Amino acid sequence: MTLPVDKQTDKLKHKCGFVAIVGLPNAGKSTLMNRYLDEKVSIVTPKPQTTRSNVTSILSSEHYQIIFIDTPGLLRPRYRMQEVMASFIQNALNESDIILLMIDAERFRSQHNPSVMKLSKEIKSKRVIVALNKIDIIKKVKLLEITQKTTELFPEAEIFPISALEGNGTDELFDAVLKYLPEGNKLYPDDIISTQPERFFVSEIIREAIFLTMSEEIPYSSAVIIDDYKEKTPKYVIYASILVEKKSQKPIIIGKNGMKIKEIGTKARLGIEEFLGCGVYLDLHVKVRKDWRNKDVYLSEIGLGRM
Ligand SMILES: Nc1nc2c(ncn2[C@@H]2O[C@H](COP(=O)(O)OP(=O)(O)OP(=O)(O)O)[C@@H](O)[C@H]2O)c(=O)[nH]1
Ligand SMILES: [Mg+2]
Repeated sequence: MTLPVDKQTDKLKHKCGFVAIVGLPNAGKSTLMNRYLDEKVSIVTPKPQTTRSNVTSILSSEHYQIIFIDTPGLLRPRYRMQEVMASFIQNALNESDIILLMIDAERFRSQHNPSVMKLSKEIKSKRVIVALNKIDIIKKVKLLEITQKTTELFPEAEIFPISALEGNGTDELFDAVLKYLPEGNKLYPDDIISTQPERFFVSEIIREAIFLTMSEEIPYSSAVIIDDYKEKTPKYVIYASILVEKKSQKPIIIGKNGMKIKEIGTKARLGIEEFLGCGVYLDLHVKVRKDWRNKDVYLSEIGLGRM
């Protein structure tokens, strides 16, 4: 990786800044952030709209501190929760020094998506770097075509073909981020990797288990609230509620003889134990909160209050 050097003194200058990772749902934003942090900070699933709020992670070294903001996927909001998600993206765009736009090269269909085109107009005054992701599964000709189209839309931006999953091109992309990162002192201590509380990550791991276990609308109709969190030895004791939108969804998520909720619980517990590095007792309850995705009171309760 290239390090920032002051040409006159040959001394390494310290750099620090915010990098917003934005793009359509499922582009690979969270996968890329986790790769740079070498930690599973953000949850990742094959389903679009996995990330619902901004997830911050901090990468520190002797010469730089990069604050990455992983954002929800760009979309036209259809209900209150998606309006809040859009406001989170806007906030990240406003706060950032660099915008790292991720485009899923595999799903690119001859023209840019309208949300990406709208974004290109809104971020004209910002430093933009584009990552064309998932090159491990696309043909070279297609990559050429997408690169051309992207250059038309973002003429000022540097464009990097990458695979966030396998790591191809990610060092070159990282070097570009470092190059454009402003000079500045660290904002956070070196040993902090996120400003978000442990409980947030625990609730996200439970949500990830729901996304990975359930199909159709259930993951999108579900949310997680941590009701009680006790840091006991040898096991943490965690009580959490899974909110669903309709009465009819409750038996689906519980499953026959409680099999589904058991599967979610086991998956989530293993993930939380890995994250916390200790044993965990996890108790999950399913609650019906009618139409919670459109109700501010419930959205605030799950940490999706308007910014
Ligand atoms: N083949 C391939 N798959 C990838 C790559 N990057 C991410 N994926 C997969 O794409 C899916 C979505 O990845 P995420 O990182 O959750 O995408 P995201 O942009 O954060 O999605 P949202 O949070 O829903 O907006 C997952 O199944 C990843 O494993 C890549 O470079 N190559
Ligand atoms: Mg994500």
